[in-house]
Amino acid sequence: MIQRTLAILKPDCVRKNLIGKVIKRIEAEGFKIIALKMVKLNSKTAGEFYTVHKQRPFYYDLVSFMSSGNCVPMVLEKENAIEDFRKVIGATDPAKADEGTIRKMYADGKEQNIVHGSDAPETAAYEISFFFSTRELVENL
Ligand code: IDP
Ligand code: MG
Repeated sequence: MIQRTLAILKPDCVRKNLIGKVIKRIEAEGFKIIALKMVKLNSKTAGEFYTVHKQRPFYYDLVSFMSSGNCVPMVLEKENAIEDFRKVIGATDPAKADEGTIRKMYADGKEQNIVHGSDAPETAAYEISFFFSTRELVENL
């Protein structure tokens, strides 16, 4: 089934000038980028995006990191996109990520891990709508 997932190139990815390399990899893995923009989250919007982690000890730091610079959210489309993209990015902690995954290749740590990927169909739908209006999703214009 053709699926959509939300990817975010996080502020560390943008700061390290890795936007191009990561997008190249995403396209090489067969994902179609159907929407893309650059945004800077503030602590309110970053906090809202990660609200499921509100009770976690790393929440405050995560919100501060995600609002520390520009991000590049994008909508990716592919067969089985959600699960397949999680495989391409690798485990949350790059030290535990498989060889060749984006986080293993580029991330400095468990928090600053280069890229976000939705984890289920419901979260993907919510996260896509968080960043993109229907009119920004190319097919509906
Ligand atoms: P995921 O991005 O692999 O789905 P989640 O558990 O959903 O991982 O956590 C969301 C984000 O919060 C991670 O990508 C990472 O940036 C940050 N994070 C997760 N666990 C930790 C931690 O133990 N310490 C610091 N930051 C963390
Ligand atoms: Mg997650």
